[in-house]
Amino acid sequence: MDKKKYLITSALPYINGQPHLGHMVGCLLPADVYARFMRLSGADVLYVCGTDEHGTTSEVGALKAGMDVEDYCDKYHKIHQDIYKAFNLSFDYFGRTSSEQNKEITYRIYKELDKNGFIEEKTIKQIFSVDDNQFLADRYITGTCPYCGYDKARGDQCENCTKVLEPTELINARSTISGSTHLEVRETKHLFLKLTALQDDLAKWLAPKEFSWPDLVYSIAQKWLKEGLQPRCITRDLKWGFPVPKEGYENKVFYVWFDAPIGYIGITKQWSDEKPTERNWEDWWLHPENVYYAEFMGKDNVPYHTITFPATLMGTGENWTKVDYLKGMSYLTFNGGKFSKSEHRGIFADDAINEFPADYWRYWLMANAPESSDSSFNFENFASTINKDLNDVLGNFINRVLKMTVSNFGQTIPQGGEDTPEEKSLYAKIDELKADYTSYMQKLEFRKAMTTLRELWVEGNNYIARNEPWKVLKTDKEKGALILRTAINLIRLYALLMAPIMPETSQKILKLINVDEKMMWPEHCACDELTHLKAGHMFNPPELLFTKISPERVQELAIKYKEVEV
Ligand code: B3M
Ligand code: ZN
Repeated sequence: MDKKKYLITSALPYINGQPHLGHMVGCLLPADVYARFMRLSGADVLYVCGTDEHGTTSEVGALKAGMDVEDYCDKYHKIHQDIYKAFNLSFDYFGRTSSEQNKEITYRIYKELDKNGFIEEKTIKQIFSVDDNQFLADRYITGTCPYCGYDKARGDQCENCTKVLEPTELINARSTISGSTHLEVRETKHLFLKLTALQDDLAKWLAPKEFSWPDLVYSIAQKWLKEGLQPRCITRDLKWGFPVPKEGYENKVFYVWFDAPIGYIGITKQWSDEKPTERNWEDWWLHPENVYYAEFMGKDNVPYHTITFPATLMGTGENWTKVDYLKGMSYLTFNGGKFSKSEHRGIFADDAINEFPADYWRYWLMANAPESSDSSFNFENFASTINKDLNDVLGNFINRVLKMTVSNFGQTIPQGGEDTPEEKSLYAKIDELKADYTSYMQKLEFRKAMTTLRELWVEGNNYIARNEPWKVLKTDKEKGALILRTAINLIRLYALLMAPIMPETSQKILKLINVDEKMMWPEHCACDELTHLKAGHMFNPPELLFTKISPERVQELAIKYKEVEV
């Protein structure tokens, strides 16, 4: 990885969806951790995200809310933005797919594709609602599922039995907009991206990724390629979206999945347009030789990012930045089940922040990230992790060390003592763990990174337990001073190493020990890092960093969020 710029994107959350813990850990949090880690390592990072605003789901959402779709999107864009801020997601820019900039880039890409012969027009049969006087997108048709009898199946899929449907299969089909059953099958034209013609180029581009991408991601992409790519319809009969700039397409817009990934570029241009003299979106998107591009998303989004989006970019003939590393995450369930805002089941991002500090969630979610398989959230496990790891291991260490120092030496790092074999072996152990931790972060192996971070904390506790400064201080003040000084330096090191995961706690600790240096990834050997703060350095009165979660609270929460049926 010798490239200078790191472009990082999280899959763009649908504007109408309420983000829950699964979304947080699926595409947002890991990207933020990586962005923070890379910035601390000195890399030039651009981390962008934004709301995915087009498509039927927004139209339906606005309809239900009785709002104009633009106002609806304005409102929810702000809601998303506030929630992510509360979780301390460090976007350089949080934009929108409905922006003028995205429209401009979507048109530019469409025109190039068209010019190069990768767009074709096809006549298809589609359902027309006579009373609504419009063609209906598949999701705008409701009816009874022919497989399970569910009476609110949508034209594209039955939510009840998950079967993928053709709208014409529905029994008693009706328009979702008006409820009218006066529907006819009529012919209409749509535009298709000729993925078939790009299959060979894609295969060539994908081949080397086998050795660098996660198996899950690579195999999803290969499966699509093997099955043979089909032309993909990129237009829809909707009002909300970018109008298709072509004669005869006046009532159609681009399909949401056409302009959503282009949104990464559009959002970068929004960022760039705010300070055009300092920022240039083209540096990031049209000079791939200078950029390492990492994408984060849930596994269901992988095909669009490994096949459709790269093919879209390739077809333009322009040298766009394409994904270098793709982190596809599995799912987080709520105690094995589904999160559902409408049924008030599961913990959503806004609830989460009202119950506990962001860092508790960030820590638990990263420690339990559904990396290689699905994982499940429940409050008991959450409380036990917070109580053990954050309170007993990390918090207790910091508190004991600082309190002991204050009662023996005041709020000052004490002087005296010379390294013994104990310190030397501590340095060796910390060096080893720090190197592992750094390498897991570089490789985006988050669960391993988290285990190692905890081991680093355990090492500090072991050092204190083995050397018993509370006893030593009674007979040998100098040696006691050495142990506490080393331990306070460990606290500083912990604060730096945890910064990508728990940024608020990291800041709190640094404030506590009065460290005001420019934050950087600790790259020096432990013999330097753990002697960095010298005798005489003053610090602030110790304060508790974490609070334990009681069994009663766990019960209350489990009931409140319907983890258990009552
Ligand atoms: N909004 C799907 C999702 O949130 C979609 C991702 C777009 S990424 C360009 O799962
Ligand atoms: Zn069904």
